[in-house]
Amino acid sequence: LLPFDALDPLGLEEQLTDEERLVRDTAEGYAQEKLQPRATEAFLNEDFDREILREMGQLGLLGPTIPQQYGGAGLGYVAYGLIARAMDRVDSGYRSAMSVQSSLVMYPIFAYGSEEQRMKYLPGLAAGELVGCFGLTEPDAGSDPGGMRTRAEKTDTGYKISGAKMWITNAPIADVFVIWAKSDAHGGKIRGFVLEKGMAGLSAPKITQKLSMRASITGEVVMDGVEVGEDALLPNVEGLKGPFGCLNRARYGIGWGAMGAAEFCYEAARRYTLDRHQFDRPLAANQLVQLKLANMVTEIALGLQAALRVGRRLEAGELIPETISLIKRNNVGKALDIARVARDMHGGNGISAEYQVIRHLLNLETVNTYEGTHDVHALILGRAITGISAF
Ligand code: TGC
Ligand code: FAD
Repeated sequence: LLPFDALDPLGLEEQLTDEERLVRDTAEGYAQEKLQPRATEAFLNEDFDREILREMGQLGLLGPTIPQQYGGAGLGYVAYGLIARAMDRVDSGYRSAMSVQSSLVMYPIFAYGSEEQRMKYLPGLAAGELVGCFGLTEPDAGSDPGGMRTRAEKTDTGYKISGAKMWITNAPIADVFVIWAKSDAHGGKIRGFVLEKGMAGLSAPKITQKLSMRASITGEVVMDGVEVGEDALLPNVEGLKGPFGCLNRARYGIGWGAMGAAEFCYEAARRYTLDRHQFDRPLAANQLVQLKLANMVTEIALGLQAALRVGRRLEAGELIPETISLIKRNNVGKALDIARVARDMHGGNGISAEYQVIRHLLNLETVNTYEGTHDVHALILGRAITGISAF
């Protein structure tokens, strides 16, 4: 008989390659040494330190799946997932900054951009010298992005873009804006455009008073007749499959990331209930407490195996979007449950920023909503199961 490993019961460790372990160690080392000490203050002060993206860039943690010739690390999807998990273990806001830059900005420029666009933007984004954001959601079009109002009107030299995007991660500090708009010149189809900070008519005011994801910066993007050249159009994709192609990658990373946040909460609850005594014995000596820990470790172990499976399939070129919905929805939902129970197990201390579990709980409320809400992913699965669209 072999002993049970309470931190890795199904042996994720031995399913990783040497290279993946190295990437994991780099990401976890950076996250614990450099991000963990600033996370609580950043959350309390609603402050994202822009230098973080440079630090991540220097370690090769941005756009890790992008080929090296464009500044990426040319790694596989499991390595990318492990990076997301390390960031979320500290604060989901840090993973947000990383995953937007990697999957929602670098990926579309790489996959849908011209060679000139790739060379112009990708090395700077990979280094964290440039910050990117991704504008799909609008004030009146969230779960239904096909209902967007942002328009690109043809001009003699390019396009004039008008509209507003809402809830855009990194927008107030962004240099590069990947914006999705309905283009008159393409029969009203959705097209991607790359806008740059400083363009006339473009602004990105910060959204304040968030009670979740406070260590991540979020803004609106206002486009008041922004004139761009023909070279701003992403030439190689048309329709909603453009943004969804990016979302597949980011949602997959969230499947891993949510488990990182859940692991933090589980480990904190385990330590706390072993250390704290009530009724003359550790809290962990109670059946109810052990049941909660058993539920947590089970969901985390299963969630990590599911994320690994989807990652291996992606690496084999097998992209089944509904399986990404499955892990995004389930892993985030389970992480949210785990964070709530961990908060409860800390008693009064659980509401203190010092113990960190409530920060994860509050962040996970956003993670449950963005990149497709929990229920929207149920409907994506429901459509695949029944053949009937219930949207
Ligand atoms: P539907 O008819 O299903 O599809 C339209 C076209 O898109 C194609 N498609 C996909 N392609 C690639 N991957 C996928 N996962 C795809 N899903 C759909 C589809 O084949 C079709 O192509 P074509 O060629 O036939 O036109 O579109 P619908 O309008 O019925 O969509 C329904 C629904 C609900 C699935 C979709 O709209 C949806 O997923 N809504 C959720 C919106 C969302 O996820 N927004 C995320 C915004 S970005 C964000 O939150 C970033 S947070 C970042 C951070 O801080 O970490
Ligand atoms: P709605 O679509 O209005 O949904 C409200 C509720 O109705 C939800 O519970 C939903 O599940 C439910 N609902 C909707 N339709 C149906 C239906 N057909 N059947 C049953 N229930 C339904 N977007 C970007 O483009 N880029 C970003 O970088 C970005 N970053 C974000 C950062 C943060 C902090 C947040 C909070 C959001 C971010 N978003 C971003 C936006 C995010 O993707 C949207 O909030 C999300 O897609 C949901 O859209 P909505 O807020 O308009 O909610």
